[in-house]
Parts: sequence; structure tokens; C-alpha cells
Amino acid sequence: MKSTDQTPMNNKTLVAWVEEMAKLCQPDKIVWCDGSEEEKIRLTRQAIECGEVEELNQEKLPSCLYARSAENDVARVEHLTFICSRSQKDAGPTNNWMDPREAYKKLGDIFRGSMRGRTMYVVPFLMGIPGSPFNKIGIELTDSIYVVLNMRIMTRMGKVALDELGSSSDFTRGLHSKADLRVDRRYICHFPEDNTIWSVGSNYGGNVLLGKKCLALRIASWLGRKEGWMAEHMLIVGVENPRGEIHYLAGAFPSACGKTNLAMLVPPPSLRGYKVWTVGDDIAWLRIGSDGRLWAINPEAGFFGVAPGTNWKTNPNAMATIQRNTIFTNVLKKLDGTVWWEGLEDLPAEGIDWRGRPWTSTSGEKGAHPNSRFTAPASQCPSISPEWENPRGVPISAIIFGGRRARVAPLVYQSFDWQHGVFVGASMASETTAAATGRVGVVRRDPMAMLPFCGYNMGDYFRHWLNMGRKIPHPPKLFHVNWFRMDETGKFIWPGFGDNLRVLEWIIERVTGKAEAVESPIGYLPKANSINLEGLNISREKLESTLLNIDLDDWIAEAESQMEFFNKIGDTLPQEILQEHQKLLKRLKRGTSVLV
Ligand code: OXD
Ligand code: MN
Repeated sequence: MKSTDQTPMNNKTLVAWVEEMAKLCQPDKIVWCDGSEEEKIRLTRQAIECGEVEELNQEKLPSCLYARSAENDVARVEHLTFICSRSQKDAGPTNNWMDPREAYKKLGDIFRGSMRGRTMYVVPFLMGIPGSPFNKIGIELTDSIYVVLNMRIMTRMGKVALDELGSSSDFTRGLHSKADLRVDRRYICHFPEDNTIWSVGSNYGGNVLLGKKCLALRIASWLGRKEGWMAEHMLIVGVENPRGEIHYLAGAFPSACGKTNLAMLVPPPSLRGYKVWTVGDDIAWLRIGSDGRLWAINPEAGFFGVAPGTNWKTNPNAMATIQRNTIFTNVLKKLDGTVWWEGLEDLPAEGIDWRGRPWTSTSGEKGAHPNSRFTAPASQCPSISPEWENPRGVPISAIIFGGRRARVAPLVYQSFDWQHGVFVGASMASETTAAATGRVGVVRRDPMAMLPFCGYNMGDYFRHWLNMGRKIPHPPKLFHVNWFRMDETGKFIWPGFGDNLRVLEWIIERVTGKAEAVESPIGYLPKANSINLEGLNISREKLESTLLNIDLDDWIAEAESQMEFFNKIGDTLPQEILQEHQKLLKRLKRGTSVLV
């Protein structure tokens, strides 16, 4: 086996581990990635030559690539994702668990010889910002050039990561092989005590871009609990008011529920003077700053966004971002070498669909897979915040929890305090989407949008949130939103997208003590005239009677369903969560709201 001369001889632990993994996977060649432009050009050429990716129309979409994954490999596979902690209790009842010895053996058998005839790429990557105290380093070994090309967009990859690592052995060890892409030999395993991730048999982003869900959420949440910080499935956005004051908000929403759209929101004309700054669209790492506030960074360098539904109206910033240097996966390829997906303007008459088959607009088939994606550099986003690469991060004024709920949850409410807010996050629910395999549209509990991403026991995770609240001298205020309330005909009541700024405005005005609220059984609701409706086709009466309405029967049923979920957590569930649940039930039974 031959290594290239980029091998960092100063890091003996790293070199020894790469050699050990190479012995297992038996690649023909090992290539150390340096992250250079020259390397990008070389790897792109090779990936095109071997058919891993296709070139798109270079005039219309410069440096853009097209990829199709196997038909059975188009989403995260939660049922094949495991936390392999030594004790099953540490994985908790909401994660799949495998004994680490069994997992190493089972996956080792699949990895053995899986890279024969292939190259093993060594991808050093930095999650964080050069020089930031938040940073974590990972090394991903992979036999997929598609993965390398995506990792160089999604992370700070190559020399920058090795420089930051130096001779330290403190790095996440990630091993990935497509192997034979068989579902029955597909596993995504996390070994938190070994700071190790093994992913085999898939080439879909969420399963194989190991910096993202695997490191920055599952492993990082474990490390965050140990080290006193938080790794969360949250966007980070800065809202600048007409006076030039900026408040940063973090928002936890499940996959494919509009985090990217909210992070890149364009203010509606009636909110002239507001600006919205994108810091991150998927992951936030949060630490207590020396000023006693909670500070956040986006550890990623790119967006791995859902394509369907993205267009020049719903998200013009995303559209502007993906016009160059972007990898499109499982969208429709048009005959002129550009791309299309459901919901994008200019429906083409024909094209090649995500499965690689000829497609016409009258076929009745989807041209793009519902979970088709774009991978694009965050730096290209017109709304990217000047602070997005500040190693200190940004101070967070409010945290927003949100789900996709046709009923029950109102447009927005504020928790009474941190403990109640943790309960609100812990009892969050959402309708499932195409981002994971399985049924779509089923309501499931998804605490803090972390159900698929928490690397340890969910009860201990709630405890960590409660403990953090006690440690943060000036904690952010906690809110819940729901953009997805429907009327009896199944239509969304709230327009969403840019108009969501009206809700963010209320949230910020609550933080700064300006907006009025009504104390309801579930939390503080906006007083009807405290949300700006100017320029909207929704009357105050409609706002009150639908979007801000709390149906007590629905909520009592909701509280019962919350309890079913909490019962599953078992003895790690903090008493505080149960107390909050009892208090909620009591308030619901009393049923009154008071103006505060
Ligand atoms: C994602 C997801 O890709 O949550 O961000 O599935
Ligand atoms: Mn996500």
C-alpha cells in the first residue's frame, strides 16, 4: 500500500490509526487530502471519469456537479444507526444500541477488504472556526470521492485541520466505506467512549459526511455533556432591526422543517429596515461566554439543504448560493445540463430523473427525490453574517423550538422560565419528513429536534439542559413556534417564509421587554395586537381564533401523549420534567388565560 507524501509524520497516533484501518479495508492506494484547489480539480476530474459524479452545464452552473445515489440509499437510516456505548443505559431507550465489541466485529467483517481496487482518502476536517475554543477535529477515511468533495464544502478540510491538530491524538476517528451499498450490510455506528464513528454500506450525505450528524451532533452531544457545553440541531440567525441592533436566535426544528429557509429569511416589504443574517442552518455549538451569556458557533462551512420547495420566492438567498461550486444530489437533470426539482420555477418538459430514467412533466412521477439535496459553501450566501466566522461565536438572545404540526401548537408562545422551556423542548413533536426513511407525515415526539441525533440517554440529555440553565448567568429566553397550522381544508393558515420575521420580531421584543403577552396554560402567548400584521391578509380576529388559539381538549390529549413518551424514558427522566408536566395539566384543567 502506498501513501502520498502528505502524510503528517509529526502525528504518530494518526498515522498508526490510518495504517491499521488500511490493513482492515485493504485499499490499493491511500491519498491524504490537503484541501487545496489543485486537489479539488484533480478529484473532480477523477470522479467524473469514473462516473461517481457528472459535470453540469459549466456556463450556467460553474463548477457545479451532479450526483445520483443508489435508489435504496436516499436518506438517513435511523433504524440502522447505533450508539455503541459500553453500557446500554448510556445510549438510552430512544437510541438503537449495539455492544461495541459486537459492532466492531460485525462492521469489521463488512469493512474487511471493502476498499480492494479502490483508493482510501484520508480527509482531515475541522468542525468549528480556525482558532476557536469550540473546535473539534475529525479524520474521515473514505473510499468515496463524492464524500471527499462534499466534505470539502461542508467542513474546513485538509491542511487547516491537520495544522490545528498538530501532534495531538484528540481527534474523532471516522471510517467510511460504501462497501457494496447493500441495505442489509449498512450500519452507522458511534462509539462515543472511543471518539470513533464507523459508517458502512451507504453513500447518502447524512449517513456518510461524518462531520455533520455523526460528529457535530451525536459524538459532540456526548462530549458537550462531559465538557459542559451543548451540541444542538439548530440554525443560528441574526435579526437586525431598523435601529441597527442585532439579536441572534438559535432554532431547533426537525429535518426538512424549514431551518435553511428561516436562516436565510428575506424580510417582507412591510418590515422595511430589517435585515436577517445567516450564521448557520443546521447545527449550533453553544458555550457559556465570559459575559455570562450563551454563545454559539456554526461548526459547519456549508449547507446540505433540501432542494424540493426551494425557489426564488421561498428562498432567494439559497438560490443565489447554489449557482456555483455546488453539488446537486438526486435532483432532476435537465437536457441543457442544469437542474430542477419539484417546487422550482420553470417546469421543464423533460429531463433525466433522480433514478437516471427519462422523465416528462406529464409522467406523474417526481423528477427529484423528495429528499434531494444541494451541497453549497456557506460563504456564497448573500445573507451570510459578517460574524459567521468569528471564533468567539455570537451571543444568543432566544432559543426557538419548532415542529411541523397541522393542529394543536399555536404560532408562537414563550416559556415561563428556563425549566418550563426545557419541558417545552422536551415535549416537542413534529410530523415526519422524507429526510429519514420510513413513513412521512406521522406525528412523533422529537425533543429539541434531537431524537435522531442525541448521542446518549435522552433523560440525561434533559438533565444536561436543566443543569446548563442553572450555570448560565444570563440565559436566552425559550420559545416554541409552529408555522404549519392548517385550516379545515388542509391549507396552511400562516404564510410562513419571509413573514416568519413577524414572529421573530415578537420574540425579540419579548426578550427586550417591549411586547405584551397573555399568560395561557401553555405559556405566554402574544397579545393579539403585539404581532405586526401590516401587509398581511390575516385579520387580528383570525390570528386569535386560529393561530393563537389553545384548544383545551386538544391540549389535554397532547399532554397525555407527551406522558406516553416520557414514560418510555424511564428512570433517567428528571423530576423537573414531570413536575412541569403536572403543572401544565393543572393549568389546562383550570383553563384560564390572564393578561400580563
Ligand atoms: C439534515 C437532516 O440533513 O437533518 O440536516 O437530515
Ligand atoms: Mn438537520
